[in-house]
Amino acid sequence: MQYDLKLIFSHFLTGGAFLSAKPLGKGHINDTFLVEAEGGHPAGYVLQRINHFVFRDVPGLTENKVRITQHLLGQLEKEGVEELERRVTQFLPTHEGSYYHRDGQGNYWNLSLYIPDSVVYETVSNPSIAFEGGKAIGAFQRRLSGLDPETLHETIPHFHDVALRLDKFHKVVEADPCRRAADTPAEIAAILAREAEMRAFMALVHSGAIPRRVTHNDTKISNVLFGQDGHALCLIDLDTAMPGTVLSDFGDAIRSGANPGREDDPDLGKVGMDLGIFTAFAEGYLSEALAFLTPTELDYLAFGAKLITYEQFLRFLADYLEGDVYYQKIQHEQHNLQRARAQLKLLESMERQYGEMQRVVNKLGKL
Ligand code: GN1
Ligand code: MG
Repeated sequence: MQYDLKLIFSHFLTGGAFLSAKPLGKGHINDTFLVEAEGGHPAGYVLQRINHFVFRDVPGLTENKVRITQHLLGQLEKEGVEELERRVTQFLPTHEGSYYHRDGQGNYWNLSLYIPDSVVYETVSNPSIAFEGGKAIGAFQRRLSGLDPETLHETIPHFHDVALRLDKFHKVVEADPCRRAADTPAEIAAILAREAEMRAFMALVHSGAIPRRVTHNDTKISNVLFGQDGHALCLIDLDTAMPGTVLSDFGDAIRSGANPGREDDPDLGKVGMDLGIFTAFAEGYLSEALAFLTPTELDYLAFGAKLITYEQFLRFLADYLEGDVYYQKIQHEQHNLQRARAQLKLLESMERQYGEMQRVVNKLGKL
């Protein structure tokens, strides 16, 4: 799809004249561009089309982002943190004072300042990067603990509700609209074999035993921005920042960062969880989060990694069976199945190491 990025950019209050735009990042859902503008912010701007088929309430999503980043800014100022412009995303309003623009085709756009000299990691092999990533996620949650989660919009209702996702999965398998279920008996069986365990955990969440907090909900490690010196700067991609559990934030960073293989790696021999990276990440995370976690959250922290990997396996498999209706950015017909298989392999690796993972968290929790 071609967009008139120059025209869209001109609706925002930037003080710069559009020069060029190029695609940025590897997001599965939105379309993101780095815009350079003459006389504007020297590092450029991040212009993002929010997929409004996935995010049904873009005004609500944008309001969340603005409230969350302003709250973070206030906390960072109180803590006396330096280089504030590198430590939190800054969104810009349009000339009409709204933080989103709706174009002539009905697409919604956000604009923020690009943070220069920053790097992202798709996967982590260096424990100090893992520690920093964990610390950044813990600090994000800590700094937002004063914001009432119930005042935020649910940008995707029931996003991490695995029980609801399982209900839907059963319907998709039953209907089998693309006649693909016959190709995936082992994967479907792997979902069913763990269903009771995952539903039991969701019952805890629904009972309130695991508290709802303001969480990021998409903490893949590539959503942590690092400086060139290896220190984490901030979390980006705030579309799903809303009420959630800390376990999915902890778990998703492990799912993405502690696996030396890719999320969709066709070479399953490369896929698995590195316990050393898990440990360093947990150390960093708990250096911030231990002070506010409840004993129940701590007990289930390692489970969070299995949970979110199972959820991702379920989501990719369900979408493959349904005909790639959600994850539409695929490179070939079996891409979502390939993603699902890599997630299953990762989950099995976590299951084998689960005793160790729990020991690591227990030990850190007692410090
Ligand atoms: C999607 O769009 P992106 O890449 O930031 C998805 C996440 C998944 C992730 C898997 C709104 O994130 O939940 O964990 O893909 N985002 C949404 O890579 O569904
Ligand atoms: Mg995202």
